[in-house]
Amino acid sequence: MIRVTEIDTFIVDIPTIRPHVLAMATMRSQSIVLVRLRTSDGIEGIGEGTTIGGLSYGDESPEGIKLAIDTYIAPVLASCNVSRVAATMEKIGKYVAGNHIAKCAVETALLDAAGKRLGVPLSDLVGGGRVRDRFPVAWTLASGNTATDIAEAEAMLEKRRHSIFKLKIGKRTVKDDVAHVAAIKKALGDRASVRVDVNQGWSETDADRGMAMLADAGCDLVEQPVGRHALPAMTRLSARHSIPIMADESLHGPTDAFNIAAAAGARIFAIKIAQSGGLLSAQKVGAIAEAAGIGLYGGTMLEGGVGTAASAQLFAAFPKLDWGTELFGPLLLTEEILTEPLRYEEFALIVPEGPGLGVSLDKDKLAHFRRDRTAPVLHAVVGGN
Ligand code: MUC
Ligand code: MG
Repeated sequence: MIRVTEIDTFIVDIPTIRPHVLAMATMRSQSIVLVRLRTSDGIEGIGEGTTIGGLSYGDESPEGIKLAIDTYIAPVLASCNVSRVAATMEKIGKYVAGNHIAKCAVETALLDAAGKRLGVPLSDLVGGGRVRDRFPVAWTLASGNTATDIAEAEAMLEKRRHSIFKLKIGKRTVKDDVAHVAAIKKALGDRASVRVDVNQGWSETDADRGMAMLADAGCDLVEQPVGRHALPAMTRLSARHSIPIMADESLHGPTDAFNIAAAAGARIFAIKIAQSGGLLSAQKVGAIAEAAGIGLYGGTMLEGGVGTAASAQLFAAFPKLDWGTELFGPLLLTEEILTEPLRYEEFALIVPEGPGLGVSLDKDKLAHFRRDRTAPVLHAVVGGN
């Protein structure tokens, strides 16, 4: 029986390299929630649970994620044999409803410890082994200005870092947004794939106009055009337009995946480990997509290095990843919190090879950037269930 004996959950605030303008918030920094835990056999596991824009993107905030872990999840962990990660997460689910991002952080730390214990990378544990060692990574153009976005895209192409660009729209009028996308696609031409993320910003009527014009402008897909719960509208839009819809905010785990697939509400899934409730649930979302003939894209909550490595380990094991990924989170930040940064080369992210996540935290950087400014200490876990 292997127990969690100590845990530390903390928030790290890191500035972004430029303002990142989304329909619901403008990010100037990212608040990363990290979990470090130690197990009774002396292994340290690390995990991350990060959201976007405080409480504006979803139901969990950085502060709420930390509270859910410290107050409700850690006491359950104390009574679990954590070498059995799926059983542990099942037990946590009995005591803690929802809170997918908090659960993802804890599950990631347990899987990291399990991988280190067995001496294998997470891709060998969660998906039955990796099928790729690298994959393409999109960059999000979200400066809020068309000329700046074109210059940024040109620089990324020149550096051979990204040739897929996701444009954040949904804040301005449909006409203005489409003009912005069309100008960028015209400048980049066949050198790049241009996609948009509306982040739920449109009504069905807006989406009908917008999707038709975006298809004409050469845009390759439309992510989450309408509200998270507007599945009937997504079904109607998918049936009316040849440009594919990608589900993001609508997709909070396997049940949503099944319902969207059954309703033909999207042709692509943006799979996120955080929104799904962890790697194990995200893996099931991938299986449902595969069975339903839905294309896969590896999504991000703009996590730092730990969450990005965890996502990479899972995406490396998906049999198909037709739409690539957007695992660029660490590149949007001014500071690196890993001892060895993740490697981005030739338009791709290289999946780490070491045991567990294959990454480790830079303790000096954490001490500097953690919000509570305390020295990092692991706290004893006391049982409650
Ligand atoms: C989202 O909605 O997809 C991913 C990339 C980015 O710039 O924002 C996120 C969130
Ligand atoms: Mg999105």
